Amino acid sequence: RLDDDPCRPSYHVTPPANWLNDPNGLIHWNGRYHLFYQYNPVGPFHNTIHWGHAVSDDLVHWEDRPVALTPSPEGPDRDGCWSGCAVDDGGVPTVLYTGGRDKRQLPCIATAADDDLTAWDKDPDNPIIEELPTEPEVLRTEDWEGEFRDHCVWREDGTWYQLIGAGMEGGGGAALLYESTDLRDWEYRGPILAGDRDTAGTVWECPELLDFGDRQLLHISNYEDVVYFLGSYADGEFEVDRRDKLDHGDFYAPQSMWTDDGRILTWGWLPEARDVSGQWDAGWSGAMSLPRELSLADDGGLCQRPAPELTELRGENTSYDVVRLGAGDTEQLPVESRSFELRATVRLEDAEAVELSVLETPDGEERTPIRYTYESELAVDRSASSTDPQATGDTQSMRVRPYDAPLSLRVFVDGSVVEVFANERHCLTSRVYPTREDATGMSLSAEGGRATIASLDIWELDGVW
Ligand code: DQQ
Repeated sequence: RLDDDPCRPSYHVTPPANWLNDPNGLIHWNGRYHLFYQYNPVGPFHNTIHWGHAVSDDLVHWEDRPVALTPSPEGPDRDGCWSGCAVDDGGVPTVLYTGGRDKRQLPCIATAADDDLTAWDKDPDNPIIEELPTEPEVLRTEDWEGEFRDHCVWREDGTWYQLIGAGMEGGGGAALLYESTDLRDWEYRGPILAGDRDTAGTVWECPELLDFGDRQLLHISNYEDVVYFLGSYADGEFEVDRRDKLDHGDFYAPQSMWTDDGRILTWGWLPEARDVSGQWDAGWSGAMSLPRELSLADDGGLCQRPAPELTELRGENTSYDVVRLGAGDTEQLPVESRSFELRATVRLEDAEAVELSVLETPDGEERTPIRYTYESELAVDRSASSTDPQATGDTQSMRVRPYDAPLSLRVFVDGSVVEVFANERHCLTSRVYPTREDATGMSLSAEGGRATIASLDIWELDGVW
């Protein structure tokens, strides 16, 4: 593993070196958690994608495993083994993924050849779906004969169902439903939901349907954002009653896993926010988010919290009952770190804004303020995050609900990741690239009035490899 780079996360999953994108094939098998991911073993760029593999006993500490899926020179996945999922087919771990060949995107299936899920047998009859649906007609582009990929598979009353992400000719993205008795012969049923181009993008990638009992959630990735729809799914149709973004920053193509005790944990790809030459120089690209526990709040909204297992990583603790700030005050916090968790409750009193600045140099040349305003906006300002011109400097922001309650904040900083959870509902993940060795400070300040920061805890977090 590359590990001498201060921008390299130590407790977020990263590839050993080279390129990582989407999480794939999440499965709890034989007592271990398996996380596969889109991986290019050749370099830190997206090309001829394989499935990388990491395993964990506790969802927190990880071990690298050899590459699990490799494109077959003669196969329908010659140009890449793209995103897909894993299911338990009567005791046989099975993955469905998209093969890329020439201008086609071709659904493929493989079964595990061992209990450690290190070797996979591709089905000789791949691809398992060859004809593109015509109702709606799948979008063709210069590059692709059909935008038709990524798989979410589940079983209901003995029947297998799968969603495939697509774009529609003349329309927007769609999540297309298929049905099967054996995971190999699939019958097309139609879109469960189709977006319009203006609101949710031209192509939907990596659709996933999650069942919360009386309500369902569908999320899709539309090249820019991960949009989720909450509502009800029945008989091949999804009726939406709310929508939002799953994360308002650098987060894409998430996938989820059910734990044995019935929780939904979701990981997303945290793409880099520096240009390709910076990624090339670093020798690695891409990280996974922390596992997030998704559930429904009493008011029917979506809750997102860091998986409770992550408290395992907590090391040295610095704690304050309360920090009171007057207008214009700044309080330096006595922790120097690039891998920590901070938890606090922020009350604005009559302040216009509170800023928690992380990854800060003593002279303030580099710093990343997380700013919360009386308008309930939470923003990560990257304009001074890095003096490296290859790093993005834009601000990412989100609205936080409820407007009238104190803000409960959890912030995870890890090398180049700033992952923020607000009120256990809203997430904003930013990638930042401080260059200075002393960009390890943190401070709190208030603007335009008084603010109270209560139950403030900072923990140093351990590495996970
Ligand atoms: N990444 C995969 C595709 C998917 C996209 C290719 C989303 O299967 O549509 O690496 O990031």
